[in-house]
Amino acid sequence: MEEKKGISKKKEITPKDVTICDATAQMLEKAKRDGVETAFDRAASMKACPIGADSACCKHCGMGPCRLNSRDPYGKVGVCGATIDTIMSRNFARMVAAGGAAHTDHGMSMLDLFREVVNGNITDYKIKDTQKLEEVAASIGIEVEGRETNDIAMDLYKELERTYTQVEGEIPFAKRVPEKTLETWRKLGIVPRGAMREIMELMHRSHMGVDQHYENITKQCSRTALADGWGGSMVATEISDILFGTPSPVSIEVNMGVLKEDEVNIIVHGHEPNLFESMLVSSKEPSLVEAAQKAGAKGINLVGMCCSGAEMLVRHGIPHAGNFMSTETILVTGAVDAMTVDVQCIKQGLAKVAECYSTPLITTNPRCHIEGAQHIEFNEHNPTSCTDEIVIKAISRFKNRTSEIEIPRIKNIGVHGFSHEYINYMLGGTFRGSYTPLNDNIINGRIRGVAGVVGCTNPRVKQDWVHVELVKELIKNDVLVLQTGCSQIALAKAGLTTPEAAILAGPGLHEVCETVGMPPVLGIGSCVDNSRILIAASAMVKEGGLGHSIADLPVAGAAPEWMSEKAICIGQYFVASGVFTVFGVTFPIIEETKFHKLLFEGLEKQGLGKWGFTADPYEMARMMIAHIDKKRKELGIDKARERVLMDMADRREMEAKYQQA
Ligand code: NFS
Ligand code: SF4
Repeated sequence: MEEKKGISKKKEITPKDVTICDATAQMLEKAKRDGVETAFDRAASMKACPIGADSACCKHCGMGPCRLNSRDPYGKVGVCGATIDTIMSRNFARMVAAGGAAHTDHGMSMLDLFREVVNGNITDYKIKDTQKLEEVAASIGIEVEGRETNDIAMDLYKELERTYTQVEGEIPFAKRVPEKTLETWRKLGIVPRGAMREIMELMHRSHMGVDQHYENITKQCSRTALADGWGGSMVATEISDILFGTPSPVSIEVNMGVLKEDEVNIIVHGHEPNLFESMLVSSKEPSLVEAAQKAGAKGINLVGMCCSGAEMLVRHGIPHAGNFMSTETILVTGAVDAMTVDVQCIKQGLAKVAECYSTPLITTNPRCHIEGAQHIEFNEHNPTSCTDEIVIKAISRFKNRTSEIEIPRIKNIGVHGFSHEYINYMLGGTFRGSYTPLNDNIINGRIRGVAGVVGCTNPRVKQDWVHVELVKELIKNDVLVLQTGCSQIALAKAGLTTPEAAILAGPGLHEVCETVGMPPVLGIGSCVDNSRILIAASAMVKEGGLGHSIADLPVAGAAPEWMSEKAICIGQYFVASGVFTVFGVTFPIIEETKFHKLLFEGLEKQGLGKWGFTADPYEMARMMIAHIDKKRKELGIDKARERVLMDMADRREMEAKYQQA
């Protein structure tokens, strides 16, 4: 057996203990045999730093780095005198700034593309959804009646540019925020001006010797995060819909079994839909298909992963091979002929695993090069020159395949692609498309509330397990679940995104799902599409009967296996929008400190939402449901719920029925 590649002194992992994804577990067994290391191995060998985990250290200047004591947080201060609350809130602020920057920079790329398309400088993409264009334009006060598409588009571009560059005033999509929520923001001074300004100010304020009051720092955290949720991310979603089409439900295949041994397999992983759209064009290009056939392949098999995959899955029904913790393991199949990436959530570890299986790992974005990967720059003015070359490289790897191939024979199906426009249409029907039926079903208690379950997977917890257990608990209790990103892939692999899964829901939700023919778990897109949840929540408020602000709604959010700074920023914008948001794995804070009390209690008293934390999915469900029930009570609709109570025997019978089905 050859020498293990990678780090020394390791702890052996047991695949079944680190993931509930059978395909990933199977590949971890193969990785062991092949002597290949993944993030699962590294997580087992790398003990998380306990001081960092509590956010009790600061390295913002050369007088430090300073370490405080988590067990006695007020016993010590940094060399400059910074207290534990200052240190933790500044660290938190930098996570919000980085996460917000990632989403807003992605959104700005989409807007750059849109501008060039509208100007006629880019011809490979077009405005695909003019109805969406008009709706978005009208929603921020642009006149659309009787006007040319291009004129509306130009005005929309100019307006949306303000999301990033405006130095004074309110970002354009503030117009979509329910009035009472917006009023609260105005009172607190947290309505975002422009994302660049907010991120810059947050970086400034978290510098050594500037803002040293955790309450004031937290305000700018909210303002910056809102510039992401209602700004950068929302622009990314809306522009992507306008250019590439608004999602509607489509039956999809997920899991590693979507790879095909006799085809050229190409994986696209990252975040920006334009690369993937052009990969789709290149993979269908007749001369390239012919070249693949000449090389002995039956065809070219394009597959998505992570959020890139989620974008394409909901728009084109392109198969999805897995979420964040499966990106290394899928290379272990030996069947991947090229993996192409753009930005975000791309582990550097991929380079080494790809090398072990002679799979070309190709970076395409000027923002993201990886040592050991090949870089073929993607340029929207001539996109297929890059994507054609990627296909050619993949064909050549197919021809010269040397690695032993083992593809897990596991494929699941699901129905995904529920944009908020579609939810509206689905529940209301063609002639009365509206949120009335959703609100009615919440008021009458069939649907207890709505939960957004989103975010990453993380090797510090058993992959997919927390997502799946949490969502099962929620739907059992009649909570409708909306999902994005890697989380929806976890549920799709568990078979819960099919209409048949309604049998696992409580009787009220089951009835609604059956009537409408929808799954109890609705996959709505990638991580930037969390903005769709904000819009759906606003629509629920505007529909009436469920209070006057987002904070009044019986809703809750969760990122049960989060890992990225983007997730922290998303959490903060949900909280600032009025949503109770629970995170799992770990939370960078010391409990019972002033900063902790502010995030976990104080913000709610200001009329916003609040944070929650637990690593346990059942406790997480309990917390979310308790919050939903509290909101129902405040709205005076708690009585309506009593009729849908079930006992354990009913549930067991339901589960059994589902297993047989
Ligand atoms: Ni969002 Fe996490 Fe990454 Fe997408 Fe997946 S890991 S915060 S879900 S791919 S961004
Ligand atoms: Fe230490 Fe203060 Fe410098 Fe942070 S800013 S490293 S707490 S001296």
